Amino acid sequence: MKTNFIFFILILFLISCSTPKENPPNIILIMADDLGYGDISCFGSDFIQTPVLDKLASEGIRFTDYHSNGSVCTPTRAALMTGNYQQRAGLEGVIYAAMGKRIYGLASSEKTLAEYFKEAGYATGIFGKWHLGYKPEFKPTLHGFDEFYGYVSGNVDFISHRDGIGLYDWWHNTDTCYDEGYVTDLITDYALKFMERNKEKPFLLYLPHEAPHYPYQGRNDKADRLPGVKFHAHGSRPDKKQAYKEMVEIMDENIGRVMMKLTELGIDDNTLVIFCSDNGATNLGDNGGLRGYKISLWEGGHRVPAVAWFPGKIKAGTVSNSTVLCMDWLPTLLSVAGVQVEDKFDGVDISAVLFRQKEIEKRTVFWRYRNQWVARKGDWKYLKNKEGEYLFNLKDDVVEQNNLLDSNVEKTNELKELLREWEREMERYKQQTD
Ligand SMILES: [Ca+2]
Repeated sequence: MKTNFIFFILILFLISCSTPKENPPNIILIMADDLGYGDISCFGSDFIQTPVLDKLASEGIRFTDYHSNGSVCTPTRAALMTGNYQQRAGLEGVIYAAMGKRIYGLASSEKTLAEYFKEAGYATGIFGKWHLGYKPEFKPTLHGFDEFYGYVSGNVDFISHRDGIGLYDWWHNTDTCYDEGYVTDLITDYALKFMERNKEKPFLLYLPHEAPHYPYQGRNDKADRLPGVKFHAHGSRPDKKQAYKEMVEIMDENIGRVMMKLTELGIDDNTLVIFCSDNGATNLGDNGGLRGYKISLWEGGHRVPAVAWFPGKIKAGTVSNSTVLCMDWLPTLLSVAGVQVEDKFDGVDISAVLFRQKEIEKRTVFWRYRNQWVARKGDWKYLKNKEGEYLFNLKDDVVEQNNLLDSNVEKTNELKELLREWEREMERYKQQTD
């Protein structure tokens, strides 16, 4: 009798695991490029006004301790797409536009966020910046996206769509295509069409914005990168700070268009919207008082703004202090969509943070980029860079001024050992997959 009962419970459990959610939610993942911790008003900016993002934060959740996996573009995107440390995919550095540097990219052996969702019956679209490889086999439509409009470089002229070495870089799926328009507006136009076409089925919409990455150009500026014309990578506008502000505000306005479309299509109550940045700001932006900028592994290089919105599911006005990394989105989104997979990820499911106002278990996380290393466990951060070695307690010292390395040797050694273990694991993985 008892055996029968256990068997019955087991069958019920298996049925509940294998049945997809009846009405799986749409996912919209919006990522800014080089936006700093203090660059939007709900994270403290007085200079830049972002009413749409502020509303999303007030109706949803705001993360105070959210981090990009990389302090530059490509590594963060590799981690976002795979749910793992970018080191596993071998994409620890930037893929540059220079000829001869265009050989790297996201290998087809890597299973991406888009591939998981496509398999689960989602329509998948990416509109904007890819930055995970130039070669045909690296293109997003060969990595699980049904549709791609955008560019594959780190940045393009917002008007002429030419990359850092002046080559035209605008694509529809695997073909180059001519398109007129300011990048931020243009990728939103495509995103809205994608939403319209797929309103009847669940969709994953990835919208990686260019703003506020250089070249610093507003909507009414002229193209700087044109054939046969010498140009400066950062653009020709003298008032770059003002251009930067315009770029973020135009992005905010366009996120507003996405939100209005959700309402118009009547799917706003079944859509999770996530917004984050891919690394910290340069010195033109505002990292909210955090030390360092993009590229560095000081907090200013990777602690970035993030918000999420899902009406009726995420409690309005939630503020989370959990340490979250961008590699956590993949396992989290699979869980939100009710998709069961066997695969293991470095990232963790943060659904409890989103929907139940819980903090996730404190864990140790790592960063490594160009002779800089970080091990972070709870509030403790060990940092090694060219200038030296540091230990900070971020709870009391988020601006990293008070080096506790010598006064807490035990903690320093613990974090250094964890870092060594992590590096060994990354190396082991590399040897297995090479
Ligand atoms: Ca970036």
